[in-house]
Amino acid sequence: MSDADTGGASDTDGNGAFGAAIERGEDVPLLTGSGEYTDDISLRGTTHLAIRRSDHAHARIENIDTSDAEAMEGVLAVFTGEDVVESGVPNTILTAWDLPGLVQPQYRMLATDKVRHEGTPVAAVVAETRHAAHDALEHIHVEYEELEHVTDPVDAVERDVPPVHDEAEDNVAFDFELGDADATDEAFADADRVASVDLRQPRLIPNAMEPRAALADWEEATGKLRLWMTSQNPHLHRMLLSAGTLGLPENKIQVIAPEVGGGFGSKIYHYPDEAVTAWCSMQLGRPVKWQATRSESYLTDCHGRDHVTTGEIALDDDGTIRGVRVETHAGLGAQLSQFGTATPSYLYATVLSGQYTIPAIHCHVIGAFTNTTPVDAYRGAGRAEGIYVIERLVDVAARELEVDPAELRRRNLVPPDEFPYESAAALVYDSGEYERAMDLALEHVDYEALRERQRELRNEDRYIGIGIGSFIESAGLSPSGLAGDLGAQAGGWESSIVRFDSTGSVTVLAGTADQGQGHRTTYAQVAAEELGVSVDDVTVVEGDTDRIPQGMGTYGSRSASVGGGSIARGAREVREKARRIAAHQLETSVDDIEFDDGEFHVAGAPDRSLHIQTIAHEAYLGHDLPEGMDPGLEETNFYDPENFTYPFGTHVAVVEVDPETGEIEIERYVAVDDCGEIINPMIVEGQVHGGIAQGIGAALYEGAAYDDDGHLRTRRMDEYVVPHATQLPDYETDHTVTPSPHNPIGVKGVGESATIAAAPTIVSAVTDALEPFGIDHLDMPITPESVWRATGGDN
Ligand code: PCD
Repeated sequence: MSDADTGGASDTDGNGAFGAAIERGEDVPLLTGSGEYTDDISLRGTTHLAIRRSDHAHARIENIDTSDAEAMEGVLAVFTGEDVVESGVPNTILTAWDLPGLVQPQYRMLATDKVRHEGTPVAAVVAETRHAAHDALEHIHVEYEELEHVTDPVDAVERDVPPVHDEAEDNVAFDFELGDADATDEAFADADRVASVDLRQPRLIPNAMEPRAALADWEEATGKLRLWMTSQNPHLHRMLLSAGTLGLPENKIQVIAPEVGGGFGSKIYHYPDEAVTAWCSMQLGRPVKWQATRSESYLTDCHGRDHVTTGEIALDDDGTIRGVRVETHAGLGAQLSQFGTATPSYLYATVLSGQYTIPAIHCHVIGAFTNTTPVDAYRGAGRAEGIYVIERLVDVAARELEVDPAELRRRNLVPPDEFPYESAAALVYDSGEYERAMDLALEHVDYEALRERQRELRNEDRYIGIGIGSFIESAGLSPSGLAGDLGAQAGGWESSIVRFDSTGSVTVLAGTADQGQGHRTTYAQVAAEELGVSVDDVTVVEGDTDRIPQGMGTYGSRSASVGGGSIARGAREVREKARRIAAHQLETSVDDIEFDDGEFHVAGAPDRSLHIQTIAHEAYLGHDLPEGMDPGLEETNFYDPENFTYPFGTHVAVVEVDPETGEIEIERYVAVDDCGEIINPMIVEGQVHGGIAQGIGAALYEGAAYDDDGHLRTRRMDEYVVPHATQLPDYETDHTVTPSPHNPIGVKGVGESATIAAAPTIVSAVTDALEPFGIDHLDMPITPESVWRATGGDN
């Protein structure tokens, strides 16, 4: 089974489950169509919800007339924001991250006074069929008084526009600073050279394959709500529904995330829509289902990024970086989403040191309300934006100093003996061998020869570019204490139950929630390794708050390290209990018992042994256990790691740009990633592939745009371009393994790494190709048109 090249990280001899490139157990049901998604589930008497949304960016609601809609055939009820208020539920969508001075305006399930972005929910129709519900939407008559709107985060703060919320007159939700301003000013004053870049990181739309959905079932007799939904974090949703929106006791809410068809950050947020679905079921006493349409998703799934930034870097003539200064306007959209405040603050400013030793860093972020869809996490959330800034700065600095960009990076990398490394941006990096990963990536493309080829081709008016993206990522979002100090309103731990069943199979219940990452396979590998059983003996259960008592969910590339760490710890406890039973039954002391691939045997007497699965049976029989030991063989674990993990790597892209047509062709794409110990190399490679695709999408194709009326212009698949397979190169992947000391299995996250790396790598490559045209920087998405204009094609 094993073609492991990492050997696993268990403290036992192991059975090779950890580190094996085994196929994903979840794929058969997913690929044969038997996977069950929220919309596949039907209960007897299910009704259907459709949501009327505002078509204005900013307007006051004057009147809502629901009578025509109510009279339509099949319509059961039409609710407005006033109805929700009258029902007396708490009716608040909570943000999960507080910041000093944060303005937190009221955020209700259905709007009552004003609509603040196109797509704001204003009324809910419940009907016997989905069609009837959607048909009735047009017959709700809403009168608005239109207000002036603003969609750009800089305009929102600097122009004299009406506030999105009266509570924030200047549209500033928060004003955030990180680092030492004085030390940074000094570094800039003392440095030989300064380079700078102005850049925009456009809004991205997550585009999960499965649009959001919810099915709610309120049972009046027991006062219990069951809610199936597309969730990355069912337990967090349970908590927010309980405390914020519905006011039901947490133990009367069951949130189930069945198969979830991709999240990419967009299914963390506790949106109004799913809450309204639940509330409607409570009003009608019947199951209610809501399934977003694709265009509804474009309009209402959280967007990502939306930064306008000025970055500056100070260096000495020998290329030593002295300081970095960053000023960013971050668009938050019309409301504070769940992680919308954390993303452009702590998840962003803290990674600005990248892979480099930078003595002084200062970052200032203005979080601005705008009349747009709320922004929340999108793959790489915050870290992608921060690494983009530092990598662009290093590239422009290399030009300023006329040094090779690989060489300038090399001169400033944090050396391996400096770990744990405390950056000037307040993080303590766990472990890293940055130069080794960079060298490996450069070797793959034969960097020196490639530079030579670049020079030769330029003589023939051909422009190839070599782009480098070196990154770190803070993955895992823990420990809870640290997260709490920074404003998190939830913990950073994870919880799991590892259970031997009485006939020897193993059930792992995990508080994370897969959306395609492959947890059912990798978690089984972790447990199998620790328990010495086969991967096929392990069944992993996620995504049901009634079966899995506690958990935090899947985001921030935390599941392998925090979830996997919890499972490993629980399994080790289970193993130790089994060891005590083995010692008892083999009539020897616990210290004399050795464990090898599932078998407990007496040291020096390998024939006197008991298999862990036999012991499991004994544990439930309970006939012959050590004095005072309780029966059963399971462990509930809560695991709060010491710190984040810090994956890293270097990606290199080779592109050819045709300045006449603006066409960009990616010739090669090399990704060297280090995510510590690797549970499943095939899954990790898949994560890297998908991540690169999303990074290339951001660099060359994607970007949400609003028109002058504040309407989302990119609201369909033919208007918002996600790259097709034919537009993507073959990826060449490789890795180094630098274990993280921060969790028991030495892993680091990988889910977001490649997205973080790919966008700066591609932009680096395209601007490198265009160096002869004096082009230092082009904003994403770099399209043929923007290249053509920048190279003077339109003159
Ligand atoms: N791993 C291994 N090894 C290592 C690491 C890892 O093996 N060292 C693996 C695991 O186990 C899993 C995966 O891999 O399975 C991943 O992991 P991680 O990194 O830990 O992560 P998670 O937590 O699991 O997940 C999350 C992520 C995120 S974050 C995102 S965006 C995205 C990614 O994930 N999303 C998604 N990826 C993916 N995939 C898919 N398919 N889908 C999806 O949706 Mo955020 O924060 O939310 O923005």
